[in-house]
Amino acid sequence: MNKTSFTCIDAHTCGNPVRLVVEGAPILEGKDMSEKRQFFLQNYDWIRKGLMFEPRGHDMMSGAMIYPPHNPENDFSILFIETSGCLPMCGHGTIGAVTIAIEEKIINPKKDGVLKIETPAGTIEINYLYEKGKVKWVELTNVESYLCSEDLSIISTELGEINFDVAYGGNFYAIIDYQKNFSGIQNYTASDIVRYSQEIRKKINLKYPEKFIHPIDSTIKDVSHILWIGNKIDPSSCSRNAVFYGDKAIDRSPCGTGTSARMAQMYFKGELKLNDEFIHESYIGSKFTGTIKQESIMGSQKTIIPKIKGWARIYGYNKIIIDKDDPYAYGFQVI
Ligand code: PYC
Repeated sequence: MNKTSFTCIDAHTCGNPVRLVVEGAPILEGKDMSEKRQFFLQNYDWIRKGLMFEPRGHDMMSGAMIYPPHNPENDFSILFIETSGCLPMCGHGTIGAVTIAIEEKIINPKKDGVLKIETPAGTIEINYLYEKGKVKWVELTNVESYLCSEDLSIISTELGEINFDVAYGGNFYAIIDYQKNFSGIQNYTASDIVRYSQEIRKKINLKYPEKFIHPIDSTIKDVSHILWIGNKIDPSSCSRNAVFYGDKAIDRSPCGTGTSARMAQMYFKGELKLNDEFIHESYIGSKFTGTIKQESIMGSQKTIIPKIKGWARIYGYNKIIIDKDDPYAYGFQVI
């Protein structure tokens, strides 16, 4: 058989795409989603490339596959697929996948309005509101998040010296605040931010090798995302960001793991308190509401447990074929 087909439901979370594969996901080996993520990358990465890259996807494309839980108390497990690989955790992907799974009756929650989901980065809890056939909002209680390093620096060819902190919110983020050589995202184009980020991320991981490693799961490491700060559009918001990920993407949503990392950074710097409402705007002005539920500890690392609330909308049903005879069966990127 040269052709493999995948039934997908396409949605967006606050503007960023989520392609949920509802038929055609491969069987994965492993005792949990972290091991299954590695198994998928070693054996089935062609599926991710075929579904995420052009011509079937694009630079921002992001998706997920749902699997049975390993612990019967949980509702399901999830694998995130992106242009950049398989993220350990994806907030906008979770909000989109939950919205699709509930509205399209793909899963049967153990308790209405509540879900427990196993992700490669750990188990997360969900609350959602379902009314008249629509999921109005999804709130996820994310994995433990923390501030890893403060006041690091790198030289950007175009901007000069750039200072940043690194925080973890399900992925490792370099967070770039206003400073002498960076005056906020409102003063740059999206392509400027992409271009600066491509160089800066590479330089950060070269300058600080083995510095950003998850204390419990060493497969989660290195700075994968850059979160740039800027002026809010709506005065009632708290902050706005541009999150760079993959090779050429700026998140159109406020970024769930990015908002978690940013709240961890602010909390441990004394700029945010437990239960404060943190309204985070995306590059396009869509919003997530974040709160810090509690402080916690992971090994010797002080952490917070963040909550992120947002919404998603379904926009299409998509039967996608990957035909081995197609010269672009496994996609391509234009970088
Ligand atoms: O929402 O966590 C997120 C995310 C990661 C990359 C793009 N969105």
